[in-house]
Parts: sequence; structure tokens; C-alpha cells
Amino acid sequence: MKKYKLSTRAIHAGQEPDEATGAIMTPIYASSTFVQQSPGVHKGYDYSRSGNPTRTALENCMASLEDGQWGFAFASGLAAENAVLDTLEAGSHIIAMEDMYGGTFRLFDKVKKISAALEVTYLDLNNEQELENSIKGNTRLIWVETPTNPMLTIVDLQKVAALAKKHGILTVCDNTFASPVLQKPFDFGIDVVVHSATKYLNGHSDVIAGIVVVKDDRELAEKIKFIQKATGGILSPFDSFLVLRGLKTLPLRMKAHCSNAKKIAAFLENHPKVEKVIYPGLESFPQHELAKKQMKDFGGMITFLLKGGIEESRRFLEKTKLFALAESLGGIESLIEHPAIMTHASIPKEMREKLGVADNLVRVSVGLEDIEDLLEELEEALRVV
Ligand code: P1T
Repeated sequence: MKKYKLSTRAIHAGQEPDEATGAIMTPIYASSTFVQQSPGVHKGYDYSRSGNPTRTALENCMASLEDGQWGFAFASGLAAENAVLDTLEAGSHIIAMEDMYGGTFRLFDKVKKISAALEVTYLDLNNEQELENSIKGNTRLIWVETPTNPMLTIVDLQKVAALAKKHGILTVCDNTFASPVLQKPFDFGIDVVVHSATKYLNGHSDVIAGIVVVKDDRELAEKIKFIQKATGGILSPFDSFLVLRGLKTLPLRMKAHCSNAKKIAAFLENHPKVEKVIYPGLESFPQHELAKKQMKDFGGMITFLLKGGIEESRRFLEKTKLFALAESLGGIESLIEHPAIMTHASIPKEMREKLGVADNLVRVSVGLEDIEDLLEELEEALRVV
């Protein structure tokens, strides 16, 4: 089949008009089981934990958008991550980016360390020397998040993938913050992409979902398919339908997120109540050049430091309305949150401090409301700081 451009694939990949009825939208196949003509003889589906046509459409669409070969949809981003970790033998060593979503850290540190005796080293993956030095005989995986949550650090995917290849180590990139519209980890040599599809992919804050895409390693893809079936953390047909629908506008939405975020970052950078703005699209962002090289645009997430401490942050966060005070990100509506208290509370205080997740640090997910309304509200809310 012809390889269409990304915006076309976001609408069509993995989806054909329904064979039975001609329905142009993939139906929600709300069926747990499928009738067989003879024992073991069926039309490709036997039981919806193993496979479901609505989920297949989403999985194939995501594989296409990431330019990988196989996609797998899970009940949450963390279930997707867990399935990747389950491909490792007990006692394996992982090297992970020190800055990452608090829930991913919790999965590594509070679950897999115990249930699978995984050893985890957290470090700044951009420090090539430290990365190379921490590779051991049982190192099986390097886990990258870029841009990171919440500090928006960019990890040089090409460098990490090249080093990992040299040592025969698998690389995984959590592409949640960028989405395949802004960043293609496989182009830089990464082996596996994971997503919290809860965020930009679905885009409408009404689903929890996760995706794994495997680039070209068939054996690994078969393992993940087996784990998906054997452990059962699958995405439901209804949620698969919603994410599939969300994907159709992903390229358009990302464009609008980036456009609004750029204006808000510039506004905050010039505001006297703001100490510092962290946004990869700003000239002042230390890795701006790397972001330009690795990403097509700079995304909808901004992190900034208010002048003041916890009290000023609290007052400010209680004041915004359009920027709803809530965890999560990547939806059409703007969200604002306090990482140290909310999304990253599971990361030990010393580690948070080292990373700069301070009490005056605020994270914004810029939505698609009118930019003038968003700027006006920020201006007003900053008056209480
Ligand atoms: O929430 P879930 O769909 O299970 O995805 C977890 C996850 C994985 N990776 C990244 C980069 C994430 O940001 C998340 C979830 N993050 C939030 C809920 C948040 O507010 O940061």
C-alpha cells in the first residue's frame, strides 16, 4: 500500500470501510468472543483479550504513525510500560533517564525491583561518559523519556541509541510529550516507543490508554503480543475507538498546541513575577539546538518557576480557571499543576531537588483555547503572586 504522509495516515492507517456494512468508521466491536467455523478455525479473532478488530485498527494506525511495524494497545500508559519491562528476564539491569514521569519511576522502583528483581540506575542520559560507565554485564535496556516530564530535558536519541547498539542493549523511548507528529524516535535508532495515549494521542481527556510500538524486531514484537495476551492489560474496544478518533486530528491539534505554547512561553519569560521559563522552543532553553534537530516543533508543555515559594505557587494555582488545576496533559483544554505535590510526589525529595522540581515549579499543558483568553487569565492570576 502506498505510504501516505503523516496527516493522511492519522486519518486512514489501519482502517478500511467495514466489510459487513461499509461503515466508514471502524465499528466498536463490543464482543468478548468470536464464533468459530470449526475448532480453531476462525476469521482471525477468537477472544478479545488476544485480539479485537477495533483495537487492531488502533494498533496498526499507531504502528504506521511511528513508522514502526507492530503496535500494541494497553489499558494505560503504565500497563504499556509494564509489558515492555515484562519482556526482560528477572535480575536484568535497566538504565533510565533520571527525570521522568513519577508513575514510571514508581513502576520501576516500587514494583519491578521487587517482583522481577530489576536493577535500575537513574542518570542524565546526556552524560555519555556516565552512561557508558554504568553499563554492566546484565544491562538489557535503556529507558529514555524526551522531552522529560516535568523538566522538558531533551535526550539526544541518536547518541543514546548508538551507544546502546554498540553494547547490544535495547532502547525504549517514551514519546508521550512529543507525539509522533513532533518526534520520530525510530529515525534515531531507538527500538521501541511507548506512549501514554491518555495524552496527545487521544487528546480529549476522556480515556486512559497506552501504546507500545516495535520498530522491526519481530521476536520482541511476538514477546509483547504474548505478554499482552498472557497478562491481559488490554485496551477496551470502546477506548480503542476513542483513541483512534482522537488520532485523526492529532497533526492539527499538535500544530495548535505548539502555536499557543510558543506565545505563552514568550509571555511568561517577559513577566516580572516569573523567575524562569523552561520551554524547548525558547532561545534561552539550553538545549534549544538539540530540540530543533530532533523535533519538528517544540510541543505544548511549559514548565516555569514563579518568584516565591510554595505559598505563592498555591495562590497562583488556586486562581486559574481555564487552566484547570489537574494532573495529566495533552488534552484540548489547558491544565496546570504542581509537580512536587501532584504528578511527581512519588519521586524521593532529594531526587526531585537534584532535578530542580522545586516548590515554585509549575507545569502547564497548553490547550487549544483562544490564545488571548489564555494570556489574559495568566496575567490576572500572576497578580496574586
Ligand atoms: O497515566 P498513564 O496513561 O498510565 O500514563 C503514564 C505516563 C507515562 N509516561 C508519561 C511521560 C506520562 O506523562 C504519563 C502520565 N503522566 C501524567 C498523568 C502527568 O500528569 O504527568
